[in-house]
Amino acid sequence: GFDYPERINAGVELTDAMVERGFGDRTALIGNGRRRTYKELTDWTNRLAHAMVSDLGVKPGNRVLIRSANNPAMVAVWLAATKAGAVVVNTMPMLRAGELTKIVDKAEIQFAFCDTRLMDEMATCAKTSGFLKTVVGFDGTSNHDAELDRLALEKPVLFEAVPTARDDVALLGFTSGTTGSPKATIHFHRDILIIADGYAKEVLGVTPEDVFVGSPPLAFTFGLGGLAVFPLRFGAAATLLENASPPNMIEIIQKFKATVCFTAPTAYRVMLRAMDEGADLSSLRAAVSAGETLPAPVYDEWQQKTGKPMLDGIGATEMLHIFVTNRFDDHRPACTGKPVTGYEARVIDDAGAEVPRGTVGRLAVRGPTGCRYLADDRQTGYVLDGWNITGDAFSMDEDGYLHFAARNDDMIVSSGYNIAGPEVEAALLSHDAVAECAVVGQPDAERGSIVEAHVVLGEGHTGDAAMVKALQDHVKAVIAPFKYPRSVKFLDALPKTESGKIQRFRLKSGA
Ligand code: 3SK
Repeated sequence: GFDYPERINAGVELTDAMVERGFGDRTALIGNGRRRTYKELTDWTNRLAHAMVSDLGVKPGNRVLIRSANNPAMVAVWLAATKAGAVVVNTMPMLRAGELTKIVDKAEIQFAFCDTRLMDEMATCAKTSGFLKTVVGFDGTSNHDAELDRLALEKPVLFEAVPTARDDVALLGFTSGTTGSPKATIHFHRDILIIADGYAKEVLGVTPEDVFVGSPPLAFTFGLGGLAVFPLRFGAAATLLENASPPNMIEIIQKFKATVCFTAPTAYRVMLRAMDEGADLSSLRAAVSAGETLPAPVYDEWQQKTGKPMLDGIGATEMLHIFVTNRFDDHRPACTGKPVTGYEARVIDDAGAEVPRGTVGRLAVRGPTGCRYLADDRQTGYVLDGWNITGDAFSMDEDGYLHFAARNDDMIVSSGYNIAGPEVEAALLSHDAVAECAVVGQPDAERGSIVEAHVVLGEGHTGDAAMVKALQDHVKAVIAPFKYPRSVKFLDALPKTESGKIQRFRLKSGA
């Protein structure tokens, strides 16, 4: 088990404690053209925490939203709020006001710290939400040129962090679920440390020499773990990219000799092609792939070209991070491996009974970091006897290795992003021309899946290229742009059951 003192603050463990352990002069964060040592990061977070507490009135247990792209400032603001005992909700920069409002209302958020470049949608959200009292900007470009930075500037570099209990709530991880009505998963200070002391230590074997790179947003716990918690827990360095497109990652890997990469198969495919063109990615010792099924050809080609296996993993916001994984010395193609130490996985049927080996069923997982939802009736459907019932169908072979089969729900996983079909449908239906629609995921060689909309138009509207563009632009304006339907098809009517339920499965290719 993981044995932490009764009182422990994850923010302190990743900063002040690292300085005390002798890492003060080592690089902690690289981003926006600067390097910051552990000492600099610690001072920065302590000043910010002072500003949050003494100027803005943040109290332990207050819910705090952070809105930013991946950059060092976002990490510093997250650590500072954690030291102040706040419960943090990290959010993606693409979210629109409507999506932010759902989160703010669900988590009863009082404070928002927002990169000033992303203030518009935040301000719109603040106007409509009854909970949000204080919205303060910070400078995501690290020039310390926004209100929160100015408040922090003159503050002392020592801050007496709130002595949180190990099972005080530190983080709410939002997951869009299949309905577009977000669920918040609750995580404690100890959970943040467990994902590092478990998965990152056991599977990745992180050392202070490591340099991390990757694409998942810090707002997604996959990114928060892989690009902040894991490097900082072990004195390693994290590179943070506001635009983590594959070419940018490739450039950073070469420039900083990155050793550990967290991203989705789509990006690894681009990296393989770049290696053909002469890119030198040999510094990478660990290529972690998750969030999307890893195709066997990508796994095989990576192994061939680098001599190292890709570490395919399964994680969930509910469990905070990866709980089943391949290992450097125990890996198979088209296989996601075995549970991380401390976690148990089993494959069950609809009644909750374990299915025979080799049979496809629903993946259930139990472990030290999950699974509790915030004020949500869905707790009873998704958590049975302490087991989290995931949305994925898997089989377990005779040797105990897990193999992905399909997703059980309406979630579309495109380039590593989870997109809830019903949320895109709601966005489309808010366009005047749309009478009915159904959104499905279609397999795509590049992205794993793409969002495809099947639309029945109202009287007087024509399903031409201009309408496709108009609907795509509309979705991009209403919800986060990455959710827009890349394919739009017009139908006279949607396939339905006799009772009128849309048969989405009939819209999938091959159906
Ligand atoms: O794959 C996921 O959905 C995931 C979620 C949270 C943390 C880690 C992962 C891989």
